[in-house]
Amino acid sequence: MSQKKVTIIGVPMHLGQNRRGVDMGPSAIRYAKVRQRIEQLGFYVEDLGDIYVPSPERLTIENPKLKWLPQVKEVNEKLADQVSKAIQQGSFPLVLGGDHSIAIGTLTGVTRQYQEVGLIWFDAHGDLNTEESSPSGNIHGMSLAVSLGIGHSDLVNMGNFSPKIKPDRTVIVGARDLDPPEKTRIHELGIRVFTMHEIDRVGMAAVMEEAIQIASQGTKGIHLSFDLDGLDPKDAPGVGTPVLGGTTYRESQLAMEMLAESKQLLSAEFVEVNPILDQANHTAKVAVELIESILGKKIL
Ligand code: HAR
Ligand code: MN
Ligand code: MN
Ligand code: MN
Repeated sequence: MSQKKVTIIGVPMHLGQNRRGVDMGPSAIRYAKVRQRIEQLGFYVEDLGDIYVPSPERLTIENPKLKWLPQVKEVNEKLADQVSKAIQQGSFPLVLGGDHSIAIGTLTGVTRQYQEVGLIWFDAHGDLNTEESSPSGNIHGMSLAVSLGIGHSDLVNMGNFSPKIKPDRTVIVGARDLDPPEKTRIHELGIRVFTMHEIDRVGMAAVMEEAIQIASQGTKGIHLSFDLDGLDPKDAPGVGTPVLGGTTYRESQLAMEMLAESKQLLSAEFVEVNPILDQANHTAKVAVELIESILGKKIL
């Protein structure tokens, strides 16, 4: 990454899942001093504030298999425009969630500008469901599928192009909770998934070497979509869907440091921080540490 400018975009999205509190994610990460920490690394930082997300109290669920689809679509369209604009201005977009449904908008904006983009999806989950396969109807469990061109046309065709990314340039890191239809989809599409089993066996360094190689080959660079529930709940308790047996803080930070060293990173988002479920804003602080690492912070 060569730019010296970072654009922060907050998306207090919570309509992609069932639990309140994740709408406070951007605020919690700002409270953990994200802007000041990035400035200390030598970047010029612009914070665009938050994109408006309506409250569910004023809405009705029209389709329980795709909850709040019209609102999720609208917020993501606005996000895509802000991400596009930041890139046009030579800046590095840093999107703060909010639930993981916002990856739909981020990836629309990033790929509209850069076209061929590799994707590293750090997550306990696959987020590869569709309306038909989802056990919950929550769109945050569908956003990777949508970005690959699979799902409801209102989401898939955002920005009037699809797919945003290719399965052979997509990797998932940290997976340990995949629904049976997601497993089938992974095999059909040939997505390289680095499960916790594989991370335990070969180590995070080897995993990230291969992940970066896959996502950068033949692309303009890499988008990082980082779901904090990829970390172990001991290190990131403030998430809506914690799953035992995740990556440690140090493993996660090594992964971020390796991404920075690769100089392939084009954009990033940090999602699913829920301060209501957290302990003294710990998870937001972890997010800020990881953000510093992708932007080149070194121990020595
Ligand atoms: N796979 C389940 C579903 O589709 C759970 C989704 C998980 N939650 C997330 N996504 N935080 O990464 O509903
Ligand atoms: Mn996710
Ligand atoms: Mn997840
Ligand atoms: Mn490349």
